[in-house]
Amino acid sequence: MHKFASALLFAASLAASAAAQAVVITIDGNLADWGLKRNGNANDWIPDPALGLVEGVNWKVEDQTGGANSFLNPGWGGQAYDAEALYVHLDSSHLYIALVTGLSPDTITNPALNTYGPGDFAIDFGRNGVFEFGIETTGPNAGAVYRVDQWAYGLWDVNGNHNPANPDTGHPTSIVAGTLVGQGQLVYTTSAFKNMGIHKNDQHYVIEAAIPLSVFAGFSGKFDVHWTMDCANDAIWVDPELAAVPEPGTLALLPLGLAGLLALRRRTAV
Ligand SMILES: [Ca+2]
Ligand SMILES: [Ca+2]
Ligand SMILES: [Ca+2]
Ligand SMILES: [Ca+2]
Repeated sequence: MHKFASALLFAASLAASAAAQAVVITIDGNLADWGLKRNGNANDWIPDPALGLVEGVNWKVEDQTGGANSFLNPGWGGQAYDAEALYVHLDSSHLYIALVTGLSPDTITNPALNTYGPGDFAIDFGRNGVFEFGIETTGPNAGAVYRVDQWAYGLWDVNGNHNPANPDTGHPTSIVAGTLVGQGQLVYTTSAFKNMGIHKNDQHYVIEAAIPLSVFAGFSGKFDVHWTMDCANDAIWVDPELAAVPEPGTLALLPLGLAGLLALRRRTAV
């Protein structure tokens, strides 16, 4: 075959495979777009390879089962409190999050009744134990992103002992105070589904979110995305990487700088 023709064919096949690999994530609480399934098999939890997610970096499965007295680490609660799987995907514009849990969004937080509702997503850039950003998962502001000044914590200390007076700050639960920095899309499903994974009769809920990367301006590199409930009986996190997001204003200033440069060059050329 002619060299030029084969190069054209090669370019065409590259374009075709790129088109076939483009995965569109829709924030609707259905994780079929992530490649997740409901067939009652262990591999239901494995995301679509086309997303390019790396296990242990972009996704993690910690599916447990059992009744209220089943141990989850560090607390108990069984399926009703199980943080089961977390997936994080990044494209050029958004951070996408998918979480599967046994915890209903309608679960209330009332320590006197030993019931604890869902926490918020907590994001730690630099993985230094300081969770700079939080994403509301419930209530009228679900999907709101905060630069967090104060987190609530769970019932367990760093050694896993029940110690609400000295909780492990490595597992923030809900946003207490902060500054609103942006709004993403977030759906927390309210009707349970079954048949995901080998524990076929267990009930699951989904949190699916898309957050514009612009809210993270000035932050980049490895970061943790973490979620737990208000007791922190079971936490789950992954640690993907974000390429630098331009500071607001940097892009706007760029054309001005170029124009200045061009003006300077024209003057010196004469
Ligand atoms: Ca979806
Ligand atoms: Ca489970
Ligand atoms: Ca779990
Ligand atoms: Ca940090």
